[in-house]
Amino acid sequence: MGKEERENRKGVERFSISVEPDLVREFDSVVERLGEKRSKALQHAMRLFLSEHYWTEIEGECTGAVVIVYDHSTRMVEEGITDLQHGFRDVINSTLHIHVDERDCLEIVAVRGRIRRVKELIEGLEKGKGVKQVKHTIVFIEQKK
Ligand code: NI
Repeated sequence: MGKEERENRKGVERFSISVEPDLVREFDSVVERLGEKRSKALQHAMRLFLSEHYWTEIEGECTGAVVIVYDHSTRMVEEGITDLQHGFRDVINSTLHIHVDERDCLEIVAVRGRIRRVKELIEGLEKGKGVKQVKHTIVFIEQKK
């Protein structure tokens, strides 16, 4: 049995990609420090990519968390974020507010509901003045049949 045949049996697919040398070096050094294998780290990166982008293409329901970092001393930023969240009561489960330092606040927004609505909420937050960072993790997706 050839090498390729063995891999196909395990359900593995091989492919080659073109990457900037600097990025490869940086990636490999972190992978090595973590004691991981390159393939495993790439699979991890691909799953992260999917959790970040793929879910927005699906019609259905999702569950996850949105993390926002904003400067509360920026005029009206807090009001804007609160107003926005009031408009998305259908997908917001709860919000946890942390006062990071004199200026910055961090909010963790638990979301559950229609994918389209969660996407709208994230886009709205990203547009907010004084908002420094918006990140999301969508962990569960129920596709509409
Ligand atoms: Ni605060």
